[in-house]
Amino acid sequence: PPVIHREDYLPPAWLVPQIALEFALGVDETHVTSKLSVQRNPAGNGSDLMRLNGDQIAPLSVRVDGEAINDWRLDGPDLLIELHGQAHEIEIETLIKPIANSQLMGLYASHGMLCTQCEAEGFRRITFFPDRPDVLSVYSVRMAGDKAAFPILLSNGNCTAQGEGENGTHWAEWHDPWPKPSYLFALVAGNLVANSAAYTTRSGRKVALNIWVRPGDESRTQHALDSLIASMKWDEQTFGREYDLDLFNVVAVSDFNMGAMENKGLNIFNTRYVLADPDTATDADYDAIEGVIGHEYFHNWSGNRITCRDWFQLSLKEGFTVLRDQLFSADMGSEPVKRIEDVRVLRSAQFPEDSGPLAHPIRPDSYQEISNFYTATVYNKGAEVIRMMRTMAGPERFRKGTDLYFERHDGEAATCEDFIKAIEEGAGLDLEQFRLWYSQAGTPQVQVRMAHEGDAVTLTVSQAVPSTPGQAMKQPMPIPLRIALFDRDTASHDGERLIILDKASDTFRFEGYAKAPVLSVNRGFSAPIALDVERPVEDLVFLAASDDDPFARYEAMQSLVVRHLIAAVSDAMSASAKAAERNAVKRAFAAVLDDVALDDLMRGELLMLPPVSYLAEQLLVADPSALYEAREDLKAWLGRELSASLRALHDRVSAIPYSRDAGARGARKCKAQALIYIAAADPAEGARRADTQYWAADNMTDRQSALSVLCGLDVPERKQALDDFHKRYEGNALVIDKWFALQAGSTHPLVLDHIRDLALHPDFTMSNPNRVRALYMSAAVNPKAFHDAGGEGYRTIGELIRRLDPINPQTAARFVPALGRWRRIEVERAHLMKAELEKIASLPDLSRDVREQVTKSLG
Ligand code: BAL
Ligand code: ZN
Repeated sequence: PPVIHREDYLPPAWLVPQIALEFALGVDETHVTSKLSVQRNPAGNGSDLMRLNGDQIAPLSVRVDGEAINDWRLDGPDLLIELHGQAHEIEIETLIKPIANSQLMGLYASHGMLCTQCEAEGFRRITFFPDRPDVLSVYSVRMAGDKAAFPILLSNGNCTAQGEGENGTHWAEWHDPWPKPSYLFALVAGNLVANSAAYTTRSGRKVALNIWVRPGDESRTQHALDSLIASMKWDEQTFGREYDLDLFNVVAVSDFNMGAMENKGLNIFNTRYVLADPDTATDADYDAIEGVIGHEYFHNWSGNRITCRDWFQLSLKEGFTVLRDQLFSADMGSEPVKRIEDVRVLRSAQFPEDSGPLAHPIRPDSYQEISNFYTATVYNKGAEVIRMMRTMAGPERFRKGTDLYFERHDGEAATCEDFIKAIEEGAGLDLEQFRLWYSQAGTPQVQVRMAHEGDAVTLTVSQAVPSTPGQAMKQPMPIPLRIALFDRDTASHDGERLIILDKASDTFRFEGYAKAPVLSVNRGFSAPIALDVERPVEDLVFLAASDDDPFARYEAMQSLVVRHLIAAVSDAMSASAKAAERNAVKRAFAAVLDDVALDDLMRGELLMLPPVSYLAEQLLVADPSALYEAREDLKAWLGRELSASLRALHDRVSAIPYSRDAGARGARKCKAQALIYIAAADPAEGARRADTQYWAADNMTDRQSALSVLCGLDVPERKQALDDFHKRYEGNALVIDKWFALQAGSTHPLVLDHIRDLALHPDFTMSNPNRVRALYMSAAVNPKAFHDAGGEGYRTIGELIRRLDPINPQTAARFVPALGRWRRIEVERAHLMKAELEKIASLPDLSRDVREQVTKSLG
């Protein structure tokens, strides 16, 4: 497959200022007529050839200026038309089959409803069009169809007319006044009901808001609607951004590849990020809904009003919008807890990407299939990079930069460089060297050494950016580090400082410290780096108990555990030194359990052990089973040693009634954590408590955390609870997804047998991405199942990729990176993982999506 390079960008030869689309809707067949007003692009190369992209479609007819023409030709999937002069009208008819569209890209059917997904390159599966984000058009849409099958007809913008047709049909016309690229086009037709509200923007525009769902689901939409209103208000207050249409529709669809999609005025969502009530959604589900509703809404400015020039600029809208949704969620809830969650995602999803065969900069240089670049790097590291600009400028100056960006580029298809320039000018920063964060892949490894002499502290800080595919040599990047120097006796410091390391190595000297202080560094995770700080274990215990930066406190806890577990699987440390480190971990955990000043949300975070994937990241070559066993051992040991405190915690928080306030949510988080340790230490006691919690639960958070613990135990209560859960929630797809995920993600000794049986369960289907992910992504991230020594976990994922690729290549490709980690895994398992990749690579008809990921993973 051809490789597309960022450097080869050329402006389009022809523009399409307007498009009128007509749809004769049907689930089996939909007839599409598109009328394009095209104009020669003054900034183009003057070519007479207009390229209209297509994908698995054929033109029924092509007209230019009203005349049918036959001298069009196909170049692969694309349609080429030769045009002379300056402006023309092109009309193209296509016939598409929504019911047969299992890729869920373009126009497809989901439970009798028709809906679209066009980002990145789905519009070309509907009609021929220059399907690239720098071609912006004003869309008019007319659709007609059977009124009983499709009572609700939606598209972007405003509904301008509707009426009845013959034979039980009806029609609607929609017009979106804002020029947009084709990837933001959307259409929905189906039987839907709305939860509606009105919102008045700060300048007085009245906006009708609707959350559309299938009948029966409307009682679970209030949180999404509330989150939407909160997002609209927040973006006005925080970024000065106001909504720009009279209507904002959100539609929930159960078959959806992504989380959600920001189509102008008509966001289409995976049901998972819309539907919630206390009985069926966990606290984490509620938070995710708030975050994704915010994210898609914020795209209206960072993505839609200013879009991307080309797909290499994806992080321009995604990195920035993730940062915006992170700041929003932090403002709605607990800022430190949100920061910890964001860093946890970065470390478990993005760090492994950055250190593996698929590593790429946040602004990639080349791709074969753009769908493969909707990654944690582009999204989450992209957000971290912009967050660093904000840290260096401060929030007020950063806002001046974003104001300038929005003002300068409104209505344009922009580049990351445009964004950097606007922040540079608006915020008054010099980002010359900082641009390296956009072009260099790899997580910088930063070493910090502290020396104390007289009354001076010297920090020697150095950085190394590891080699990544195609980038052997790296240059030093500016790394902003928030630091504090603590007085050990008073547990206080003399103010936080921001130091910027912009060389390979540098020293920073601070005077006025008669005694050696305790160093707190990368506070708030001010830079997305891996840190190596040489310090006594006692300093970490001190920071875990006393740092006034909650993130740094969490970080100290994590460091203590990581240090201990890495030592536990290596021979580098004596048994007595290992025991001393383990005791330090215990003391830190005991302090967290006993700290009455700590809120329970934060306590719950501090009690979480780092995942095996993050532990494995610390080693060049890891034995995942050894890490898994060491982690399980530590869990059980802490459970035994701190048994009284953990039981007291579980008892205390179990008495707090359900509500959605922070105190009650913190209680549920602690309940889940306490139960995990209690069960690890004493399975019988764990089963008893989990069983009681399961049957007494009046909310999904408690029910799920109890069932999760029962799932890992070989006890009779397990099956009873699982059967009950399935029966209780039969027909609720999102909860049945949990039923699959809990079993596939469990630590049960027979987890692989369970996964095999679940794949044959009548509720399992390959055609629904949520269900596929519930079973197989849970398995792929479960070290117990995936890294089984016999290779059964690898075979399970390999076979899934081979079977899913012909159905849904985009979702299939998402499973490749798990196997692609083979070089960092001990040799016997590495062979087995590689063998699965080779087996996939040997298939003749692989999708471009899977082919690219597998080839790179083997290369
Ligand atoms: N633009 C694709 C979905 C999202 O990031 O919002
Ligand atoms: Zn996005």
